[in-house]
Amino acid sequence: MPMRKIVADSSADTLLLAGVDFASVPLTIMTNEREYVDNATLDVAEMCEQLLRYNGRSSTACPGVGDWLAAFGDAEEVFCVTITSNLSGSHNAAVIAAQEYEESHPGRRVFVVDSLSTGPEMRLLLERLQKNVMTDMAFEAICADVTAYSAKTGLLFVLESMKNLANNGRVSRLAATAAGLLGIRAVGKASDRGTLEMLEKCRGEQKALAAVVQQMREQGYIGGAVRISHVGNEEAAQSLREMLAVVFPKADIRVYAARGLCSFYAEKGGLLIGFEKG
Ligand code: X90
Repeated sequence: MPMRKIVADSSADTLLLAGVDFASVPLTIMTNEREYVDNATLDVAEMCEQLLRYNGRSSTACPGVGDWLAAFGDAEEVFCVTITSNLSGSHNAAVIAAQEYEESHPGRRVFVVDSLSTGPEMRLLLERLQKNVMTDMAFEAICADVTAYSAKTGLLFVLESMKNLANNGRVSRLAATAAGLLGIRAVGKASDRGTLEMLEKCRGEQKALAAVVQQMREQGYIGGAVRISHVGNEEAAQSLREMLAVVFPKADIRVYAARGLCSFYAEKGGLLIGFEKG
């Protein structure tokens, strides 16, 4: 069996994948006061608190080609998952790193998946790769499988604020205004192009969660895996898990806290939901 490695940028909120060689490549969150590297040592709760008290400019930066190359290590086969190429340069850097890696080490292979998404949908893709790299499936078969799988996964989000997304040009000011109103939650999805698409404006969290369940069903959810990440909002995430479990008691649903990059953009109270369509 060739030496295989799975690599993802830190927007996947994943620091470890049990039983496989895995590396997370950090993005960085920056204010005028300090820099937060989105790695295992980042205290996400502390970052969120400091950001809430901070009123100046803030931004993010994606990994560079060298960061990806370092993460590939000396694996013979690398499976690499990135945040959507339509909102970040992370994917582009990974593709260049992959070319350089293959050129400087003839025989080695790197497959880069553009998740066209982030957070929990990336987690689903990583779990799929985790399962497959342990088997005797060929490199090409693993690539084809994760590509097909990614067409059957989706991402929904519930946001209380879209200020950081708007300030950094990731959504229009107009789209962001709804989420800025007191008590209004913006419910949306990752579009097929890997951009934010607004679906509904909901008054109150319970209505937003009901809208998520409804949207999931409309998009083909029938009880498959669901991954829910939250920004300091475990309660809402658990409440959504329970709502889904009523209808789909056997569903594999997991809840966890978002890491740095997703916490910065999804902001306090935010939820991201990755799910299987059919
Ligand atoms: O390169 C960089 O600096 C990173 C830029 C990332 C910008 C977008 C992050 C979005 C995080 C927000 C809600 C879900 C959006 C789904 C989009 C496909 C989470």
